[in-house]
Amino acid sequence: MRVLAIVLAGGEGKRLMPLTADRAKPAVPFGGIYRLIDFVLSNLANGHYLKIVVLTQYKNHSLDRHISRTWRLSAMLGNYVTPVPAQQRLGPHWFSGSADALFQNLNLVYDEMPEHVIVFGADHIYRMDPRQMVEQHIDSGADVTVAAIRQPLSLADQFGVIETDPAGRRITAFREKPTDAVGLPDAPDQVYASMGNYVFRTQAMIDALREDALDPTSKHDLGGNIIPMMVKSGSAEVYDFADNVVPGSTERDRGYWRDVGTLDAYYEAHMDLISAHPFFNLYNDRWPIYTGHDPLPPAKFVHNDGDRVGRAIDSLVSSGVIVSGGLAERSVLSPGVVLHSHSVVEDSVLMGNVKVGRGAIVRKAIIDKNVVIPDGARIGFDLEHDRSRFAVTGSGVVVIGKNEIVDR
Ligand code: ADQ
Repeated sequence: MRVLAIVLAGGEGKRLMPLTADRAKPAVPFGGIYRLIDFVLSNLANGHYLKIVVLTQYKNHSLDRHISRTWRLSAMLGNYVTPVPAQQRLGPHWFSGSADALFQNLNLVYDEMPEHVIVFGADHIYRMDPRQMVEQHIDSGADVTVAAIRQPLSLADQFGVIETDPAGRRITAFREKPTDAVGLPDAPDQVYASMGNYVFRTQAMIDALREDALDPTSKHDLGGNIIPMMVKSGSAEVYDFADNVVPGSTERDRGYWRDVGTLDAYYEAHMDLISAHPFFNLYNDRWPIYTGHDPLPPAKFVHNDGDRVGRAIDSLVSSGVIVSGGLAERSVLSPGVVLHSHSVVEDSVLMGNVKVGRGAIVRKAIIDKNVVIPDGARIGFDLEHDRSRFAVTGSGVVVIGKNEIVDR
């Protein structure tokens, strides 16, 4: 069975600002050494779908670089992960929506002549064996199969909300980000949400995209236009993510899926990584999450001034980190981070090469690459003061953008 995978990686990620100020959302670093896109690409690669087109668009430089440096599959075997930037297409405009992005790249589908096309989003943290979804899709003969997961009713306006027939398989209604959703019959505080992952019968997808392209009122959006159209006219089925079992998963991390579209969700997903029994287990080597590594030296913990030993507790510490007389607790330290003596970093995410000066204290913060926290500085103590110079989220996480200058 010929299957082509297309990853939609053009999202702008406005709600992740300042982390998306100069990079596409799927290129946002995550978990110390990864980028968001590594999760979907690892799922596809582990499922042996090795012909992958990545549609990029907004500020795609670091994303393209990451894909071409990291995701080099064996061309000799006909495998590839190809980033396709929006600018390459004909015509005066960039893509208007995800369906337009697909429509403009149908030539890549014709080249491959697959029987089915996997179309997955690029900005979620999860493990999923896509083969199980494709299998259900083929067995059912559906035109499109949409992966779905239960989510709180309060978040319904962030998702495509699905209604099914009583058997729970055929989709009877699909509404993109409704503000008036009602809960499920068996769980009034939950809805059935689209994960933004689809498997299409190729010809059905082409027909729907062509019809949509002719509609001047359409936003050319998969969730907003294409899926509702296919629900009405053809056979659309749901794939329940709760049925997906990934090799090596445990009771605790089975079914984990996080949309990290907001800074608070992004922060919480990090906190999910660091506990002794994490909700998302990076150490499942039967379903590895792949990424690229610079050749960095091992992490190092040293005394400084002879008075205090560098320590990290309940934390993820990447290669190239030096904890020199500082203390990290419940934090993620990315490659090249340095904690100087008497510094304390708590409940925080530090991206590559962040330096924390002597005696500085950082609490509940996300600090993007290359930021230098001066000696003695306090971050996350006086939120009013922090708000005057940085972004502070609704739940009080201080976010400092890449290369930002921090005063004491
Ligand atoms: P959103 O994530 O809000 O909802 P969208 O902004 O279209 O939808 O992004 C979906 C994916 O497509 C992302 O991976 C994004 O990076 C990418 N993308 C968006 N526009 C693109 C373009 N022009 N070119 C290339 N890639 C593009 C979607 C669904 C909902 C579902 C949620 C789940 O529409 O129904 O519930 O995902 O998070």
